[in-house]
Amino acid sequence: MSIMSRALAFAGAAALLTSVAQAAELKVGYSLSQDSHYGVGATAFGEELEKLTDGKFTIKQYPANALGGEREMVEGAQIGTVDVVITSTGPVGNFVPETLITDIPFLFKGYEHAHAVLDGPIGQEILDKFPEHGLIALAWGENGFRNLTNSKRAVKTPADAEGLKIRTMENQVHMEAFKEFGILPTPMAFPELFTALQQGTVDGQENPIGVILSAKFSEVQEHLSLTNHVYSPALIILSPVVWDGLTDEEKDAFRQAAKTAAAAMRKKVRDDAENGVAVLKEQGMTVTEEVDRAAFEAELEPLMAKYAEQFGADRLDAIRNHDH
Ligand code: EAX
Repeated sequence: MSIMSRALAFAGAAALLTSVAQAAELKVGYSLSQDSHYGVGATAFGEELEKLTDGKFTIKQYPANALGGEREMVEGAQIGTVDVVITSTGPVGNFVPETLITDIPFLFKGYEHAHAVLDGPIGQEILDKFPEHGLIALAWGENGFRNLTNSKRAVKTPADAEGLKIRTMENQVHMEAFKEFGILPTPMAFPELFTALQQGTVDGQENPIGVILSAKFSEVQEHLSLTNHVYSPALIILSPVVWDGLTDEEKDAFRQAAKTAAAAMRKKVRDDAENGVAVLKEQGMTVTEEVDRAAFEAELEPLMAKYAEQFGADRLDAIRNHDH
């Protein structure tokens, strides 16, 4: 063997060793049960990633807050103790303030509108901000339009909601908006929520139908109002520790797998929104379907000037007037 071919053989063996050494099982964490939209998304992500990387990357799922609440999991992704996080935007604004604009109530008019904005240049621009904050955002996923539940009374108008103590996500925009609704916002991490509802520490909470179902909130909440007051995006976040070790081709595979996951998630969110209310009724919840959404939206009027200043009136209009 010539020196050259020996060198090549050695390089080949070294490359093989490196790629074997890099074969990895990624830790994927999320806050809901495995049969939720996040679980469906995680499974789709894992299958697609494994296929696209010829089995080099597989996943292990950690559902139901096994790796901590959403804020803790995002912190974990920053330092590399968690590889992938499927999370609502709830606490993400504390890391990447650019996501907060998506948390404004009544901003998105429906699922198609939200998808068109987030899948277009506006959504991409926000995803592109993550690396500056020590995170990689692979794609927008979905949590769904949020609805109010509580243990006290049926809520149809802001007057009915007045004075209720409601858990909000650890999200500045949500807390401010809930104050305008006359509600006492109580920020709390999701893993503490079931017990807080059970013990009456808070009167209620708000979440998409799929979350209310999977977290079994019907066991601790009597009233559900179909307020659909805010769209709740989700994100598929990757640790930069993983990302920095990937080839360009692998990066594409991760992005593609995340897109597949997002599509699966969105489908499950829709199924739950359409079929889940009947299930919650069967489980004993009293459902207020005819909510005066215009009255809730009107309560936010005073905040809108502040949001226009904080996020830019042009940006808000670009979202509001986006085609879908
Ligand atoms: O991401 O904290 C929340 O209410 C979220 O919507 C939930 O954890 C799903």
